[in-house]
Amino acid sequence: MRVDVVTLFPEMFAGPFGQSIIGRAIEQGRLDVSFVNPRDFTSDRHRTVDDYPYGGGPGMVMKPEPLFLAVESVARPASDVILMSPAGRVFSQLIAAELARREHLILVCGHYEGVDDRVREHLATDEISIGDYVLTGGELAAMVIVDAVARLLPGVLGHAESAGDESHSRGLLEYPQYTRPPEFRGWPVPGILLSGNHGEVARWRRRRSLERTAEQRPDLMTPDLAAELADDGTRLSRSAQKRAARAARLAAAEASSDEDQSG
Ligand code: JDQ
Repeated sequence: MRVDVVTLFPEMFAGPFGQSIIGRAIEQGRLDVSFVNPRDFTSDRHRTVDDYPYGGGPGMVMKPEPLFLAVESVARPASDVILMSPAGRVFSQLIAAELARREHLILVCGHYEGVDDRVREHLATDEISIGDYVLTGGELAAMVIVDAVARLLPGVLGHAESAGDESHSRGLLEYPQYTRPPEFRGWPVPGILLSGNHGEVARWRRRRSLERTAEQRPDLMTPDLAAELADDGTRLSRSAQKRAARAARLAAAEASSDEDQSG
């Protein structure tokens, strides 16, 4: 997969992309990341990329021309042009999987108070937010997206690791994992995991995934999953029941305050 990142600050990416799994994917040629600086597509003496907002207001807005020229310098017919924005559709494992099937992503990182809206309307093919909080620019969001997408590319994870089994890929949180020693500071690893009974281990993991999801992310629970958890004959511990009830109240309170503020 080819990724072009349009950014005023390409140095920000050196650390994360030089390291570990992403660095290895780039070395292996499975991922090709390049940077395009909109400042290189200015034509005035000061290489100006921002300007005052029409209609007034705080801060500066990125001018459209350097962003259009930067994107157009790398765009091909098959490119997806994705604008990083706090106002986009919210990134998820499903969107990561969708993007991992594309051949060329162009990730556009704004800065300041945002970008001239003609970039969104006439240049971007997609607009993505990584979550409901405001960053100082699109770069960290682009890094998150490249990281989540790259690990889904064929051959990037060893087959021992391999995506698809973990949290969110099946709509459930991950089951708890343990490694040696079998007892640490008096806390034992659950005995089933040491039993060598693969069927029992699989059932235990499934049950723990369901319990964790009900406790921590009641918003992910569907009627089918709730029924599966109940059918299992397993009951949450009293403390887990209390945490689950508190999480459900919190989710309900957040939902009603979202209505009050309309977002
Ligand atoms: C930009 C900013 C005030 C934007 C400028 C470009 N999920 C997510 N949070 N924040 C972003 C993405 C993001 C993306 C691109 C950005 C923030 N800013 C800062 C400041 C209003 C809007």
